[in-house]
Amino acid sequence: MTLDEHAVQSYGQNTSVPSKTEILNVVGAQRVPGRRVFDKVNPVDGSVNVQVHEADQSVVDQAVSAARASLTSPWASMPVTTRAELLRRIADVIDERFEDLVAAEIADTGKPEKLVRELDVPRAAHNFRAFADIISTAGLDSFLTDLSDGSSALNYAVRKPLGVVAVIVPWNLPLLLLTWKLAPALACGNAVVVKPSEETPSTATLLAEIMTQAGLPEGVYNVVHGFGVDSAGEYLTTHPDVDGVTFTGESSTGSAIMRAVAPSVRPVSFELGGKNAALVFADCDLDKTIDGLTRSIFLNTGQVCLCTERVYIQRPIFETVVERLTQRARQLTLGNPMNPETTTGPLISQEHRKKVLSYFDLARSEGANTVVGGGIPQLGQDLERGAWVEPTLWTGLDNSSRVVREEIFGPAAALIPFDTEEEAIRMANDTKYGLAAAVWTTDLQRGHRVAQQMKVGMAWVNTWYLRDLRSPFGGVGLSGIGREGGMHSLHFYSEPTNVCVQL
Ligand code: NAD
Ligand code: 6OD
Repeated sequence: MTLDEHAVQSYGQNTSVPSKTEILNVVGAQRVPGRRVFDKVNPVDGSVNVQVHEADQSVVDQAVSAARASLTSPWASMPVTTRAELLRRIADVIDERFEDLVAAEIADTGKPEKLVRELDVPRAAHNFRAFADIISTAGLDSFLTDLSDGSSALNYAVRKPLGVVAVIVPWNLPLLLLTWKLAPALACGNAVVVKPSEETPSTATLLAEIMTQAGLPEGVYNVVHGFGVDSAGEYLTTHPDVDGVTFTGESSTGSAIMRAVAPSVRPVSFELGGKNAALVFADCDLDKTIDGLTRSIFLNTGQVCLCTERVYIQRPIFETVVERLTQRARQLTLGNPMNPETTTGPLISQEHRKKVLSYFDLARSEGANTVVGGGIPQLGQDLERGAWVEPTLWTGLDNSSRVVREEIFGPAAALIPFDTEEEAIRMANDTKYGLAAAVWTTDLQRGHRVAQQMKVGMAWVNTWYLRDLRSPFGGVGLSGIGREGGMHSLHFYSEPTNVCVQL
């Protein structure tokens, strides 16, 4: 059976419940089995409908070779305008295969259908269109150097691809985060070997068909499935013929990958974990703030790296915010992703649920008052084996608590009062992470003042997760190294060669 037939069988437009299928590695035009297979468990109900072929060392070698071989004509000699057109064509095919991608994303993650339709899939197409525009208009430095003898020299830079890029991505926004890296990597003329998360193998595999349909030359896009240590992830990061690694995932994994690539000194781009704060001032627009906080704490069941896990609230409105957020948490509807009423899906896996539930227990032992949630919801027999947890809020904790210091990556936040602006800034910055922050205030001077003092890569004022893809995305401290987005992505995915001509 070909991958196309598998895809139709699993993700065809009219199939709401995928039948059991196999997912293979993609090496050039070939679909390659591994020596072992692993189950992909559906987090909604614990069912196993998919088996994935794990790439062993030889499959990773083949994928890297296929990528290397593709870095010749026609890919290498393709003019930038043609490459940009190809990116737009990929976006068009994503639109054409919209329903298949929606079904695949839901099958892997159990996210509410509405969220996948509004965020994950449209954003995948948008990533390609945005980087088609960016690469079409991106210039490079050129300048004249005056020399002491009265003559001059012309300096100009030419942009070249890095080469073979390993793209290693997590499970929380699988398609969105893959295409966020893939679009600029292809825009710059690289070939890629993608390692999706073991939890979410489907959309990366489906994208291979989309790439072929759009006319991407063979071997430019390859996919290897598997895990990290002693598996596809490690084989890829230690591979001598990989020229750069772009990674999104946990900070500790970033650190392991950094060690793996260190001996051969290759560039890395790391988008890592966070423990993001919201600062809510008494002068905020309360309705807008409650809407924003509800979204920033609970979107995608709290499994977005930018999600708020610490909410600092100015004392005069503390009780009101706690009460209104609690109400909103109670109104979230957990359940079948295909139900239009569903706002909140399961966590990605039982293993992740174990971790999140351990923080629910830890919060209790650290003296928290659980104002809402704190346990496993009763959703009926069909969903009993799914990875569900209740949306949860705590009061009574402060920055000394582990629950307030460590990334949970679930639908949970600690609500903490403050008195002065200085105190709020100090508490928000009291963390080893530094990804994102959100400031809620109607005093715009305060908004700018506080946002600029946040030790993060991205600070929002009166909004959250509003993205212009030209803006720098990334974090400081444990939250990452480097920035992607707009020209920042082009800087990572290409190498300039400066040419100096004595005139
Ligand atoms: P993870 O680090 O466990 O895994 C991410 C990817 O790395 C997976 O594909 C995994 O198989 C692979 N991997 C694991 N160990 C590896 C190794 N030693 N070598 C090579 N590859 C390896 O992360 P996750 O659990 O999939 O995702 C959740 C984490 O990702 C959270 O910490 C979250 O904050 C972070 N995240 C950050 C951003 C960001 O933009 N900063 C975005 C999304 C998620
Ligand atoms: O929207 C994006 O570009 C992006 N990188 C989002 C990351 C979300 C983390 O989970």
